[in-house]
Amino acid sequence: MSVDYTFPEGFWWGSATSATQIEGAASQGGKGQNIWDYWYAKEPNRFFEGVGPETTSNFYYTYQEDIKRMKEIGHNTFRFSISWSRLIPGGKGEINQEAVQFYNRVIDELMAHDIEPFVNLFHFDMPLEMQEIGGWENREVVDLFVEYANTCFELFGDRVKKWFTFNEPIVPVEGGYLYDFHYPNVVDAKRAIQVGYNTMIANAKSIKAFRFHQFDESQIGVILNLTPSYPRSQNPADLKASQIADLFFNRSFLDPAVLGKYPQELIKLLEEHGHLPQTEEGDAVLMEANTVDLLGVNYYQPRRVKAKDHLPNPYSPFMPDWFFDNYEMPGRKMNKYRGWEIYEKGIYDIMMNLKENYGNIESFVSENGMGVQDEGRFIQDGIIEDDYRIEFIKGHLQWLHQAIEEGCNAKGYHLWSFMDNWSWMNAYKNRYGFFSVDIETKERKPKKSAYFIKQVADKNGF
Ligand code: BGP
Repeated sequence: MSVDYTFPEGFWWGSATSATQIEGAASQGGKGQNIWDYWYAKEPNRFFEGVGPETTSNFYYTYQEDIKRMKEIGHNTFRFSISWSRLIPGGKGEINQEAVQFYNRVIDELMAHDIEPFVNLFHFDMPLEMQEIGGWENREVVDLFVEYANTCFELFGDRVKKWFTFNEPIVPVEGGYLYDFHYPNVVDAKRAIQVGYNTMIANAKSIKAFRFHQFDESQIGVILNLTPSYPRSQNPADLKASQIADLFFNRSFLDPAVLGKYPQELIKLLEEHGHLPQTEEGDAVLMEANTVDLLGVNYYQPRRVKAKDHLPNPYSPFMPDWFFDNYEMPGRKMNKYRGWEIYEKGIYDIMMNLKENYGNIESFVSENGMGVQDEGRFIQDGIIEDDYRIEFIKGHLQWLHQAIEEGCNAKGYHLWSFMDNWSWMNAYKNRYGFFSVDIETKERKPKKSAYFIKQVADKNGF
């Protein structure tokens, strides 16, 4: 294979996962309940084929073999998350020593294989007791999260050099407080805005706690799902709609995380509609002083936006959707197995935006991937021939390479995901892994893309 796209030396090749989605052992090893365990017990029918978070690939028991597989496909980095409810059942109080041992073993095993652990502290998995006292709406929960984060820094900070406070902090806002696809299934923009705001306070306070340790060569970041917002046309109404979507869905997290402050346009808009969140004295200074070192970018698909055809009814409850409509661009390329648009250049646009407007912050693609339903139909001679995924990865890597050529500060690429995993409500509907997983037997098998990524990692390009 001749190499046309070579990446900078030391490029991070790996994949991403999260505790709830891979660990299994949801009620074992002393773990407390989180909102997923609770919600599943309450409403199992909301989950695809009624499969809940107890049914995963069981990484809790198989991490050794899985890490060996990571090595075999050339990973030099791997992202996983620590489960708050496993480490500190109930969210506060005693540390669960079984969990400490488990995460220690995972970290040590990764390092023994020269795979750098990238550790994320929160991936949608609020401990139930914390949700019961208001979750992110309650500033007490913010402070308890910071205590949990600090416990992680103390326990694992001697070895973990890449930390992340949150994965996609906007998703619990959208899912839990706007569009009813996460517990607690609230639909209320005012509360949603408070949740988003408090999450960013938790981010800043955790960064502050992290800095206090003065670890050598360690970095802390946040992982954001950035969805570039493209207007239907260049007419002013479409442009404005697209800018507002960008404010709500990207800049409301990107700006405070990287620049340490909210965009003025967003503040103004929320103020006009009486939707500013409650703040406390010192918040602005805290945010400004505690920005991220590193940004994880999750990119799946862009947002296509048009002006609203009709003005919203002013008596309907305030929602981001008041200001724009999503738009299905004719002729757009689709992942027909998942129903999401594929637009590879989006990754370039994101990176160039970071370069031009966010001080060229150090970043990496922390998730990108192609979900496929019924992937078993692509098996030939016992292996899933996922050429579509290989094409998908290549297409995105080409644009990432282009952005790097033009000076953006991107350091790596992680696929979602290492192996097929359980997903929020969708359970095992969409498969994403380099390895397939048989849900019954837990058997893993490399897909064709696993061999592909090994070659890419070995040659540092393709
Ligand atoms: C991202 C999340 C992941 C994962 C992925 C795929 O937003 O960070 O946790 O679930 O989406 O989503 P789905 O399984 O719904 O296709």
